[in-house]
Amino acid sequence: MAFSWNDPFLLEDQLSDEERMIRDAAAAFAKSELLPRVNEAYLDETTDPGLFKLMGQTGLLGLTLPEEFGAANASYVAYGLVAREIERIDSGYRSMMSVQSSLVIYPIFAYGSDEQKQKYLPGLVSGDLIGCFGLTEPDAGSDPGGMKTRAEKIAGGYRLRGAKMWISNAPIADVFVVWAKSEAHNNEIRGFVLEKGMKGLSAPKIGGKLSLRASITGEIVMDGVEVTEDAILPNVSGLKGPFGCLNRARYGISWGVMGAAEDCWFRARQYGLDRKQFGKPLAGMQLYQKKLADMQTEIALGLQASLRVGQLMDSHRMAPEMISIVKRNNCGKALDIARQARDMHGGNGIQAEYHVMRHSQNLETVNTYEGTHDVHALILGRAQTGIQAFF
Ligand code: TGC
Ligand code: FAD
Repeated sequence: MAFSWNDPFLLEDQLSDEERMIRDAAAAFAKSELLPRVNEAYLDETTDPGLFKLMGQTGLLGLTLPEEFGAANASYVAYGLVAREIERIDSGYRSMMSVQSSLVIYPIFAYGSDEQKQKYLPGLVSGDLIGCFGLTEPDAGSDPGGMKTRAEKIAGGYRLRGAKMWISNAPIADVFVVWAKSEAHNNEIRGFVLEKGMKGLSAPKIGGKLSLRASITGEIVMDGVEVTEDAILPNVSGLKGPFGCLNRARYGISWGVMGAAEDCWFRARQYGLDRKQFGKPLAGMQLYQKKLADMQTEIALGLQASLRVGQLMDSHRMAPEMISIVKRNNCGKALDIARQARDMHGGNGIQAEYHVMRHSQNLETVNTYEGTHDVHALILGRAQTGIQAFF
């Protein structure tokens, strides 16, 4: 059996025909629509809202939902493969896709009323509507239970006050899934669906990011936003609501970052084959080859682990701690790989046209959002000792 250097454990063989087909569609989309625009978008810090429609037309949004909402009813393995192909181009593009799919479409599907599903899901799946997910606040990041946003009961509905921080897609969003402590429900955390244009709702852009520049990020300011009773997500209460969505997004990230890491690895390998120093290709130097071997090893192991977790999700045997392992490990490893690839490109490595430094800068964010590297360590520490060390 010949060794396949870029697919050491024959991941390809472990996928179904449908999964390979969806993956190929995502790869073609990423190459034709995302790659040509990524450097300009990143350098100019601009996000093209039209990308959501293009993703929707390619069938990449809400992939795992049933067909009645215009979705593909695909597996979680397929969802991971799509994340990997999109993040191969840029983590910011994967962020746009995974917020829409896992953090907006999923909660409306899993926790929403029939009316909410009919009203929002077709437009979100097609990309005609753009969604965002507001959990984090200026004073509540790793500890979302400390949120200050409140929903006060008023006749026929609720009045929301508070501010969310670091919210992907917010400045261009039509649909806002926000989490607030509801006074009418013993201050339990509840989800609300808000819409652009509501009185008192604004979403200013956060500028000046040095990471994830192709994905727009903003605040959500709720200055007494009044909604009717039908805006509350009726079927979940407590932190398990937002965490149920985060499980899916974190799982997708574990695949996505391996796509970014693969792009860095392939580029570093090719650069080393092309560039000569001391009379021979850099790829012929022992230190260079060790770095390539480390990249290959970590990526092969990371992909196998994500595949396994995806298969367990598809057979309804997922525990959230499994996702903490792959989110934490794969983000940390991808960040190391991107930094190494930047180094292996020498001076050229800082240039946009070589792509590796953009990946490395992006992965700083991905290592932080959806539970930081250390927060996932604490989740895993608690799971094996029974002692929580968060405070
Ligand atoms: P804890 O006591 O652990 O749990 C409270 C309730 O939640 C339940 N729960 C889960 N349910 C489902 N899945 C999970 N993963 C769950 N984790 C916890 C738990 O069973 C309990 O339920 P109940 O019924 O008993 O009340 O809560 P804690 O306050 O001690 O939490 C600690 C900690 C650190 C684990 C948690 O707060 C945490 O994970 N912090 C990280 C915050 C985070 O990930 N924020 C993400 C914001 S969104 C984002 O970053 C999007 S970026 C997207 C992009 O652009 O791609
Ligand atoms: P903090 O919680 O203040 O953490 C700071 C440091 O302290 C970290 O190193 C952390 O590991 C460490 N730390 C925290 N608690 C502990 C502890 N108990 N023990 C030891 N160390 C600890 N949020 C959303 O809701 N929706 C979004 O769409 C979204 N998109 C984002 C997009 C971007 C570009 C960024 C940067 C963030 C986004 N976030 C979003 C927010 C993200 O989830 C938070 O930044 C993340 O959860 C960390 O929270 P924090 O920034 O407040 O850091």
